Amino acid sequence: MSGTPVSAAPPGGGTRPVSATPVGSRSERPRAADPAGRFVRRDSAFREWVTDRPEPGRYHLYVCHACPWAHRTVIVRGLKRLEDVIAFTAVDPLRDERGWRFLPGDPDPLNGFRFLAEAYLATDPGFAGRVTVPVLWDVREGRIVNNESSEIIRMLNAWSDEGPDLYPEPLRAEIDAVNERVYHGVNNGVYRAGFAATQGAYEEAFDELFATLDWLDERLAGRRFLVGGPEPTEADWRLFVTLVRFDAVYVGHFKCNLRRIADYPALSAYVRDLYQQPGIAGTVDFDHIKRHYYMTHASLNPNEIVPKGPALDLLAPHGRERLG
Ligand SMILES: N[C@@H](CCC(=O)N[C@@H](CS)C(=O)NCC(=O)O)C(=O)O
Repeated sequence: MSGTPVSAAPPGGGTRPVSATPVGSRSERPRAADPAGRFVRRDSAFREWVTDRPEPGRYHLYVCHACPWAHRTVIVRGLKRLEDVIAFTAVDPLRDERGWRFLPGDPDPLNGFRFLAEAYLATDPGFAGRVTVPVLWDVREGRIVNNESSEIIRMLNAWSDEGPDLYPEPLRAEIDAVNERVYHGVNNGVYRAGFAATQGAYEEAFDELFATLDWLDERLAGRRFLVGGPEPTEADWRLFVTLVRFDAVYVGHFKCNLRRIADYPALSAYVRDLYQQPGIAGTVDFDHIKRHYYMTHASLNPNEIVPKGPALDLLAPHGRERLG
């Protein structure tokens, strides 16, 4: 892949230092919207599947700690004890007009990429879609295998018998059904509210979001995890990555402000329960999360001021052990 042209630079040269982006100038690529102003998420471009556990180092993950979709892959990698099989590199949480970038302090160890777009162009020189994280990168072949988090976490789960089975056969239908509702209402729902281009589209997303959170709060009042038990499954981790960002970002930045997660009795304890599971707290980086959202979407927050709060105590007792 060396020698692949790097066309992630802006027209006219790309001579401006990455760190010198003036306030308010981070341009956003326009997001797709339907005629009613609804945010439309595009399908991920690369969808190959690696079924068998690979030899260590064959694949690499490119992630961003701010991103909920990438966060899922970091969590599953840890839960499945795959640290020696697959390493990851995190991009800087701030994007400029050239997209996700690697900073000198955390460089790309494999290819020396400066921008994640280079990985996309190495895979498909004509790539003109969105450059997103996470990315599952084939080190040997020098190309992206898959950039869809829901599929990457299924692969990681299948690669290892260590840790819990996050997608056990008998629970698959129920996990799929819960995921479907959580994806539309919550995971993508916060983006549909935040990136809505009309009042109507925003309110539609907002109403579905809070109806889904009400449903989840009720469901979790009587059971510790979303499906099965006594351990969290994929369904819980997919929800967790959105819930843990909710009060810090989505309430304000995406205008999801009917209630905070802190106001939901079951959901607030549930998010603490998941946060306190071994190995999870270290995957949550509020500095990256807050800087990414508040400093990247210039149309939502042109002055890039990052709120100081809220005060969150995710280590407070959750009391959910009694639910089994
Ligand atoms: N469906 C994808 C979504 C990934 C995604 O949208 N990631 C965001 C970061 S949170 C991204 O990279 N956005 C860049 C862009 O859309 O230009 C997945 O689940 O992997």
